[in-house]
Amino acid sequence: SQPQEKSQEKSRYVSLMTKNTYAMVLAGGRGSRLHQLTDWRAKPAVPFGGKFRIVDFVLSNCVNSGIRRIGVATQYKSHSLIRHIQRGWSFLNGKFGEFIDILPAQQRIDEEWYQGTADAVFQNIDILREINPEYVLILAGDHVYKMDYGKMLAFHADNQADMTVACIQVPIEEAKAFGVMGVDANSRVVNFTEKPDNPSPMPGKSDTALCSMGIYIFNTRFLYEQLMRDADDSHSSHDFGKDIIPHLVKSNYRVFAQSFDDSCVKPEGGVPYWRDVGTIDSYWEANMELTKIVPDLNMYDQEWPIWTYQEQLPPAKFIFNEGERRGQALDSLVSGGCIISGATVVNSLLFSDVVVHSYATVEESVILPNVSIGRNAVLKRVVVDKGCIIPDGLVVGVNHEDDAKRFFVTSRGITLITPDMLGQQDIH
Ligand code: ADQ
Ligand code: ADP
Repeated sequence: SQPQEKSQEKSRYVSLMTKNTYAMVLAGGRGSRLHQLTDWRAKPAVPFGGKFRIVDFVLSNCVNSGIRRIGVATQYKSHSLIRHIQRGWSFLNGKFGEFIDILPAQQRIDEEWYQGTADAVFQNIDILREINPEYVLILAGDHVYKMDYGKMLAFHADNQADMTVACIQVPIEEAKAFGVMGVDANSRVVNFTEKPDNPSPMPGKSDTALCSMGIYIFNTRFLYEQLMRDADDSHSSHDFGKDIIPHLVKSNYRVFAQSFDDSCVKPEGGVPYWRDVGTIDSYWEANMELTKIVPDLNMYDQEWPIWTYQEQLPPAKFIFNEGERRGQALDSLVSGGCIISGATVVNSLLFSDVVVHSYATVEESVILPNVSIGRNAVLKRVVVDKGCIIPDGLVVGVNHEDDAKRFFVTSRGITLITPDMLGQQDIH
């Protein structure tokens, strides 16, 4: 029938566009608000959700959207990020014109590291020219969300836009950390301010601002022109949010904003899910949310899977130890290779290879891989970094003042423990 033909035509048109798109993932920033969790790794490499790393979400979105030519720009402490991408993502291997390229700052154009986000793209412009895509999708590697970039490309083409930015509504008091914009009735961006001191609310919604998600689509030729113009501008900090977008809007180019609600991937009746996880509190909270009976982030969705690298590990094991202490985990996620022996784990998320010994208690905590928790230890509202050996009897999360002498404690009372803080930095 006719309507069906029409919709097939439309999806073919989207698949042509995703095929002609190159995704550039910006993964060079530190994410300094994660404190010691990013002392040794970039934020995109931070483990999330029991078996993933943050960058897996954006890479999975690309692959699931049919965008399979991807570059990842790395800079800050990139070793574990690069290792993860090499191990987990090399299935994009070039045979079908699909690939993932790691693009470390390498002084291709001048003798600087990547300065702003626009400079990170500009310094790879010769690589882009060689690939010669029709569209370039620019993404931050440090958010957790599910999105169909094909829908954003269709919106971009329908509007004959020069550039499209994805946007989300944010409570006004949090909007200072974002690029804040105003749009007209046709979703055309009419003003844009990066991290304003006094964010303007949306019309008729005094408690909400319309914010950039840092996700951009450019027509490739237009991107080249703008990057070259910006590179010549000695007053520019070479950043998309600070320099490029405000310039485009002021110069009356066709800049459009697509609402995340129109491109997010969510279960029937679910809510759009997007998390920054940029602070220890928000990181802890987003992981904690996954222990809810029905979390907003569906990790079990077969239609929009999240890929990652994972070692081959034996199943999690629970031991009724010494005939009296039940090893148990309630309302928790427990990954492969874990052993819970005569210990109790409640409302917690255990990454792979975590061993919890007898009489230990773990509550509302996020335990990264390769951690051992000693006998009688008590951990409440704690984030434990990879590789920590928690000594027998250590109690954390009961007396924040004491904890703050050795560990990092947030104003909300979440404690971060890293191997460095335990004097165990040599274990890596
Ligand atoms: P910020 O969140 O402040 O604002 P920014 O620090 O520019 O984002 O980082 C964006 C992404 O680029 C991150 O993934 C980061 O790792 C990476 N990055 C940063 N500097 C880099 C560099 N020199 N080289 C390579 N990669 C780098 C941005 C926008 C806002 C928007 C928010 C949404 O500027 O307008 O609202 O994202 O989170
Ligand atoms: P990840 O936890 O991200 O998988 P690792 O724990 O192996 O990665 O560490 C990330 C990187 O930081 C590696 O290059 C590692 O060698 C380095 N590293 C971690 N801790 C320290 C430390 N205390 N001193 C020096 N280098 C470290």
